[in-house]
Amino acid sequence: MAEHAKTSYQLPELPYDFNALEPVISAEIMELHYSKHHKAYVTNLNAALEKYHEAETKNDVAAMITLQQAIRFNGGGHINHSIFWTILAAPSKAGKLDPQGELAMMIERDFSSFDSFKEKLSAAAAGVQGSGWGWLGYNKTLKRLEIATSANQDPLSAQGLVPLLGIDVWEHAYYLQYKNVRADYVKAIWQIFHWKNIEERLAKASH
Ligand code: MN3
Repeated sequence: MAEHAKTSYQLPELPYDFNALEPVISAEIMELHYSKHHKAYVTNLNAALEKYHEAETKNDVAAMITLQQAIRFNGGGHINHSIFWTILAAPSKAGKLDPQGELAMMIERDFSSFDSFKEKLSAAAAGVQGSGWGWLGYNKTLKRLEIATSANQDPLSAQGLVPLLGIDVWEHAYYLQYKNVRADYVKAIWQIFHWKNIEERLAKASH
């Protein structure tokens, strides 16, 4: 029987200070979101994987199936938040407010204009029922950009798309600052997209 390497995921370093995204996202939200929510996904993912490996060693397939939900939820939470922190940047460091290069060209081709893209992604994210994510993804088969949403912490890769940009629309991402008005949070977040990071994700996915 194969030995399983001990799996231990780590909370990635936040690439800026908690207050860096103000006034769009408050330091209080960032601290809780990163230090409590993301950390819990990492802790619970590692715990679930450890139990999964134990079950695998015992050939207990029923226990393995039972653990899949916890792995999906916490693993998705870890993947999604690791993307989220890096596609955001301080307003002064976010660079240009519009995407450049290949990403800009593909947005124009696939959504007819940047404004139309912005409107469609904002509407999709604001319209997620309950907790979830709004996404810009890259479809490797059709070689085009697609807007999508996912429920809970389901990663976009489960829909066959490479995530380029994700908007966390769980209440924990905005409620302390925007209360129940998710649409205001979604509107404001466009000021802090780190387009260079998103352009690099496209380059990696498409070449
Ligand atoms: Mn979150």
